[in-house]
Amino acid sequence: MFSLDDRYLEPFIVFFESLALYDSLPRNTNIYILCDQSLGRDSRSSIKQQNSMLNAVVFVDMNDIVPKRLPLRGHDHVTRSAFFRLFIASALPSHENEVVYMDADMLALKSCKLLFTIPLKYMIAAVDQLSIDDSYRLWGEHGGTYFNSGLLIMSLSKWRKYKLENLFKNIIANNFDKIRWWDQDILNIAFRDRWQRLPLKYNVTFCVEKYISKEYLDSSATIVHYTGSQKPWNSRQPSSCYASQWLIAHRSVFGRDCHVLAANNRLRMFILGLCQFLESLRKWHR
Ligand SMILES: [Mn+2]
Repeated sequence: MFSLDDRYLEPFIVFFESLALYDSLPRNTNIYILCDQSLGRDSRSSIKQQNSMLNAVVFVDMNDIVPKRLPLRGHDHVTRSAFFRLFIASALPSHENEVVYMDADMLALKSCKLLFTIPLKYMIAAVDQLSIDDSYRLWGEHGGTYFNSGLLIMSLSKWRKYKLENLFKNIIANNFDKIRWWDQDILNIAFRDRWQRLPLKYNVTFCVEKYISKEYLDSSATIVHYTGSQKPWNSRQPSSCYASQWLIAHRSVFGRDCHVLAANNRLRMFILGLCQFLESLRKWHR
């Protein structure tokens, strides 16, 4: 399950090809893309043609399902499509009881197939954002948990049973000015401390990079998530230290460099590649 508009077409294709490369999706998984008119016809047909697994992709129009008034501000780098995930339960056919949702600004570095076998004990499973700022902002001095909403496993049957979409709408209405990180704040408020923890390796954001050793991440990071406004495809100073992996993946999918890859970045990638090579020699020598 993905959510998409035209701006994210290339990042989505790079991410999907990385999932396919590492055989991440179990056979016969139904693939849905939540969208509205901001995902144009050309984008839809290039997605279908991109990979045989996407031939049967279902585009789900969210226009009438998502409320008109959403806590978005003019300078925000996300659009309405960020909120689509909140309304998956009524958007998908009722026989779909469980779903793995992934943002488009991600990259698989290994297979994440095991994600699809994790038994769900709560209504939602996610990865901790490791953000004390956000937990303080939402929960005050007693603290509380805060997860990232870029990768979620959801029990749609329970979401329907407990009519969570009404809860989300109430949270939007009652906390309109308090909501800062869009759908993510809404989900954190809704599932306060009652969510299932997934291993950090499935959603490595730059916040996770800050606290977890590089050595651990280099060996186990499975899905990198390019959060924040500085992405590898739009910034010369992306927030993630795994930005060069995305640029390399982009080149192998499209056969050309991403337009943002300026000379200084090429030099950086060359040096990074050299460092990785020297590091592997060093390990081999031991
Ligand atoms: Mn994201």
